[in-house]
Amino acid sequence: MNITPEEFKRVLIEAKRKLDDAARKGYMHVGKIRVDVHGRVLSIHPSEIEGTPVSVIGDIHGDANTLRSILGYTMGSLRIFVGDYVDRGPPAGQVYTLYTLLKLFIDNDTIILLRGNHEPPEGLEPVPHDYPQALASYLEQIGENPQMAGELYDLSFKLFNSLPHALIIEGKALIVHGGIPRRAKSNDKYEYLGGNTLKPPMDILEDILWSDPTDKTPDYLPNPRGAGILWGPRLTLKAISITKARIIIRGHETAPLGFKVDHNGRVLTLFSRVGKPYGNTRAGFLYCRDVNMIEVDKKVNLGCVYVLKKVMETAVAY
Ligand SMILES: [Mn+2]
Repeated sequence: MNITPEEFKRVLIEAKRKLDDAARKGYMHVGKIRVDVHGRVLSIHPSEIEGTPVSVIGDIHGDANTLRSILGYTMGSLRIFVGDYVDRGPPAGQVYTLYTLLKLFIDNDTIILLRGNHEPPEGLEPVPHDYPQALASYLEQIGENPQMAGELYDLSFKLFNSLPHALIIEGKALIVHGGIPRRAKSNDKYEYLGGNTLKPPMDILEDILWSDPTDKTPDYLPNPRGAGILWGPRLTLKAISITKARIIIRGHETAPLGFKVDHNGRVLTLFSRVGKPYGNTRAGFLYCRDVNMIEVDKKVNLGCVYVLKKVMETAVAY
């Protein structure tokens, strides 16, 4: 089914409005779950999700088939997506992915969409950023005027600025796209993450959207990606102590199995798409029947990690 430019516009505008209203009010509901909103940083009290399964899904990057499979497997759970919805897939896959997820969000599904580095703030665009061109190609494919791509991109760009970039499940997990800030400018967990403001400080936003874990240093090194940092285990412990989370869950990096674990079980990476141009043949995601199962003995519980070996194949617990 084609997504018309009018319908896509409607969903982009509606989703941005819902996010901005939530930031002004300080809370929103996804399904029946109350989410507290501190600028562009979210938090959930665990009592809100008692008895609700929780899933976390990594980068999709326009892989619509895998997205469909994962939406099936995670039905009925609180689904948390860590960003990178567009770029790198076929044009229709990119449009389908962003549209489908935003539509679930505005239709009050139990879904949270975080911001990735491919939903960039101005001046921090990834290279290549093929989404603008993908919009034009998609419009052409469905027989619409490709010149409308400019307007759709402007609306997308505005929406990206309203997406939250971090979620704390209090006492349990910190969920982001890439990583953590290199400096702790405040011991207040929301300020530390660039929260409490509608325009997050660019240095904090860059580190959260772009960084990757490393064992090469306890603290941090420059990131060869050209933005963000490579952060070490000491910074992980700092983030855990400030946010009172026990585990950091993030996407951003490919992994052959669709997931990987760093820093002695304190950092879980999920990459939830397969196929070119990335090398992994498996898509990983997290699905826990209960939020308390995410972590066991200060390590991520691998019993909650599911891997899709092939598109549309049965997911198996790792
Ligand atoms: Mn990324």
